Amino acid sequence: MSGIKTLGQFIIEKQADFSYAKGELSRLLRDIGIAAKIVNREVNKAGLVDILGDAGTINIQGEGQKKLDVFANIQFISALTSGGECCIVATEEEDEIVRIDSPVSKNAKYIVCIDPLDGSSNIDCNVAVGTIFSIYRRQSVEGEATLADVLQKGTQQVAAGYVIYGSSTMMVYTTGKGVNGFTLDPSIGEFCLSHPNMTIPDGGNIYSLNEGNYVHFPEGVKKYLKYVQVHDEETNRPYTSRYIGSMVGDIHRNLIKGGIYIYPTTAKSPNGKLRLLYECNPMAFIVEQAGGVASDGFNRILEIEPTELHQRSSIFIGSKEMVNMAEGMMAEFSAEKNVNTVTTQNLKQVG
Ligand code: AHM
Ligand code: MG
Repeated sequence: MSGIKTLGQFIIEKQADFSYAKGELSRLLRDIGIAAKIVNREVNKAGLVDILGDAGTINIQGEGQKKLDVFANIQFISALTSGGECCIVATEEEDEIVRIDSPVSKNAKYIVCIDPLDGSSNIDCNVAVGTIFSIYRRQSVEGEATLADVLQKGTQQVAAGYVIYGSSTMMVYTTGKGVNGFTLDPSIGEFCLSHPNMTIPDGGNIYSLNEGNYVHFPEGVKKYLKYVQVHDEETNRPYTSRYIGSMVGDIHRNLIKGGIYIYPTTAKSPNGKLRLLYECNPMAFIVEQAGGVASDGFNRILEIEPTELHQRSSIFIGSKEMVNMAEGMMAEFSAEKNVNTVTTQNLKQVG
């Protein structure tokens, strides 16, 4: 085993860095890693469902077969329930918070927000999908934990990570002291440290957004798109467009190569599409820890005060210089809009 460091070994080794509840957080991360391996196994044989039996049939444990996202949801909740370190799970798959009521869990110190299988449009067609998670400390000290314990700002995260089920399966996480990536070695069934101290380049030339929504984009995003498509050798433009439609896949690629991922507000999704608590905040924490920036177009994602469980946000995330430039254009347009509004009002008043 020389030269290989497993996720489990790494977590224990880094435990000394945690300023709080060392053992519990380590166990929580380990539980998420175990559930991810089970989900990975199912994602990998997704295409075999027609051969092995369609949804609705009974598997070997006597359970009905589920759609993969439902399956992933059950696996993560079950791992977090048996681990006993988490009192509430907030998941994309459930309308309300899931309270874990076992005698051990109900006094547990941690809250987990999770998107068990993100990239739903890619699930059935063999394209990368992911799991995104975020861990908070429970704030209330007595009684049962409530939704208020879940609605914390992203700056309060103690850990966050994602798993990408792609051409290989990786888990990438941060506890606020840098970002590390682990690749699943299927021959030994372990996540092994493969990407220590991940950092995102300050600049890049990849932009990722659903350009099909162009007509519905805010003016600042349209301006940024025009900028990235102009020919200019000095700044390496035009940039390259890469969009998988799986947030984890798109951001993971940009984290390694340098780039920007944007999901802005659109006419169809006036508050943005992606969810703050289990999509934007964890990815923002990871990207910031890797040296990048995450904004809603105007403000830092991690400082948005959540008011609802499934709250949405626009997101501009990735290489520092690219996000700063896009933010600048958003500000410029909205300033112009305000000037226009004021001017129109003035004219009306004068008129
Ligand atoms: P989901 O939670 O329903 O899977 O939606 C989230 C996904 C992201 O992974 C992805 O980046 C985005 O939605 C793609 O949306 P669109 O198809 O509108 O481009
Ligand atoms: Mg999702």
